[in-house]
Amino acid sequence: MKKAAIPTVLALSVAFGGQLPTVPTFGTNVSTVHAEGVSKQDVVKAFLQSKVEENVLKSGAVGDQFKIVSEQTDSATGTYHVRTVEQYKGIPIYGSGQTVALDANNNVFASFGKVTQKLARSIIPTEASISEEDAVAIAKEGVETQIGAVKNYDGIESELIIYPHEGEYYLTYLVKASTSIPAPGYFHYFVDATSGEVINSFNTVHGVDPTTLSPVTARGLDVHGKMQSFPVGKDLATGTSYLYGASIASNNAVPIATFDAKRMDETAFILGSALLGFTGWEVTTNSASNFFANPAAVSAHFNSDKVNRYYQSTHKRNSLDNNGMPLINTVHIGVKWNNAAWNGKQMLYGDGDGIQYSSLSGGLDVAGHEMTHGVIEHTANLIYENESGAINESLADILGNFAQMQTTGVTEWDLGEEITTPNIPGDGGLRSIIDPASKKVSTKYMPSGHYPDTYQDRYQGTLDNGGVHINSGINNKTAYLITQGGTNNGITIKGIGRTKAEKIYYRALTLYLTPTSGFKDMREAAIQAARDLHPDRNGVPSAETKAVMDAYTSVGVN
Ligand code: L5W
Ligand code: ZN
Repeated sequence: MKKAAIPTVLALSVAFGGQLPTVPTFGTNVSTVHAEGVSKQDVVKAFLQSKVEENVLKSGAVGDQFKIVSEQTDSATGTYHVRTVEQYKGIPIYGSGQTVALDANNNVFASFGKVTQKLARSIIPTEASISEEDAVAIAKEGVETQIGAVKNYDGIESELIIYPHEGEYYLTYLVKASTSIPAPGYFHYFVDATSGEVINSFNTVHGVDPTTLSPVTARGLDVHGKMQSFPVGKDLATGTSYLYGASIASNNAVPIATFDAKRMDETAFILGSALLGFTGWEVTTNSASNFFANPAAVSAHFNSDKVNRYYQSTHKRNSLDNNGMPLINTVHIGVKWNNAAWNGKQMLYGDGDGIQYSSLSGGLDVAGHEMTHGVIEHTANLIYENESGAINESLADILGNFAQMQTTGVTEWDLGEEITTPNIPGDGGLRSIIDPASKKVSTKYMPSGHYPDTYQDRYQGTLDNGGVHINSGINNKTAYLITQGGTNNGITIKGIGRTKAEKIYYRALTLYLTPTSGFKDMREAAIQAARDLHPDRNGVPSAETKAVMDAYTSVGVN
């Protein structure tokens, strides 16, 4: 036997204090857990366990179903926040996850995510009968059937997980494979560990020793013909400079490396693969003035520095993983590739076909979008399908665009306007955050031929991983309304400005959303984040919290 039927899950979305919980999932059963002399971790586990209706465990101690994977204290609010995943006999359940917030007295005041019922009573196989190497080979075979032979994988990771899929539990190896050539991809394969069958697969891309270099400031024309200055590293012995610099903000230095997938420079040599993996070829110059003549690479390098500074200065985030991870860009990917992507390790940029897109690394908001996918992977890890995928896409658009606005000082709500349809200047970007429905989309998705801008109107088919780039507009619109205000579907929202709105979205993403969060969870997470930052007074929500509530109600998410 390889699978077990999945019992129900209970949504865990509660908020305490001030207003009544907006999603009273547990009705009168809602209660705080308060205990003195008990660790915060135990309080969290006891709280989560109390949400499991079938509380009699077959084996294991109370709270064994939940594993704390990260914890942090917010000194501004005096609150403690954890992320947990569920496990069965120590094996993690894919897509599971909860966030729980405790106040200074160990009261649970917010929690999100679903809790699986009767997990301890389920019979799920835990012994693999194929090896991890076999599973990797099966996944590689699948990848290469799709894109052709892969000489060098940029990286392959695998882990044993329990995969809930179409009403059953499977013991699987999740194999994640990153590729650049012949086609960029970040493939996820779920290989049944008892039979070797591929249960599901998807692709989330749609589609030197730096310490020996001296930091110098270089110059170069970007893809728009604008002269830019940016940090690089110079080998003082040879006079060669490399697009390998540091993005420095608030006393943190995050390495940035930018590579070229197509051109081979004669002075180039490849940075140690042990350090970076295969990423393309170095971009170098021997110019005494450190002038770089690769506009796509200059734009990617420059833009990743700007986006990192945005995350550092506005959100106090130290790179994509909040732990200083290097930012790696590769440009000139593919031939006329109309795309840009995050592949789980780095940013990838195509040159565009010159009609639909020009060089995609020229979009500051596109860099912001791709880098935000990296931030999401290291926080809520929203699954890239259906509603959670649409929230993933939307947060990439919203925070990517906010990064652009902060950098340029210009309020602007189109995505990719700098690189879209280069022969038609001034026609905006590929998506509009202000008015998603103003943009055309294939009638394959929407009979109207326009993007949806309300939850009722959402695309419910299977294309585009369940409409991740289609339904993202619904949430995008709330970000605009919360920031700037306006009247939408008869509801008037009083805008709160970008500096408050961006903190609410970032807080919701990093502290509250979970891998399976959908639109309703997004609403509740944003409300909770707004409440944390702008508390209710005498039981009345602050203007900021009200703006969030009204914006979501106006797009039909309530
Ligand atoms: C264009 C290239 C990638 C579209 N990625 C996107 O998920 C894109 C951002 C800019 O939607
Ligand atoms: Zn995206």
